[in-house]
Amino acid sequence: MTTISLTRTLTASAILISAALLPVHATAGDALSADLGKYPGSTLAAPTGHVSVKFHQNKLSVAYDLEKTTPSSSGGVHIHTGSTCSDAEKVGGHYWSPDLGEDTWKKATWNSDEQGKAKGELTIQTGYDYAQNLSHALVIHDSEGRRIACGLLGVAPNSGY
Ligand SMILES: [Cu+2]
Repeated sequence: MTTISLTRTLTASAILISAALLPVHATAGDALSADLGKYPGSTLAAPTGHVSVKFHQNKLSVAYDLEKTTPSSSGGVHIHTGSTCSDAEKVGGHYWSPDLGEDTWKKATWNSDEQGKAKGELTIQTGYDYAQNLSHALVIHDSEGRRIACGLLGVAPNSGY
């Protein structure tokens, strides 16, 4: 009897510990956001600002709000496979599921006005949800495809952008 109840107690504890180690439980509409800094090792001028990502079922709404970009320009805004903005070797390529058949990030771009401000939103499907995107690197490219800014996706401070 004692052995059985001890086993049960241990099993229950193990389940509680496992639950505590899982990523934060997420529901539809949760948002992640990244504050941008310079891309690691880059000497190019970097935009400032932030990018927020909201999740609706299988779609991502990516809202960018950038300053100090090249005026009247455009470039890529992507979530990358890496989870660092301090080691260029580990930022990796675009983060999307091969099940989709094509890299949907190729069409994800920001556009700036004459003052170098870029604000807009795009919708994309990548095959990955809120929890899978948490802590990933958000990368801003310039019009030539060079990586100029980076920020890690964390839990958005507010439920909105
Ligand atoms: Cu990219």
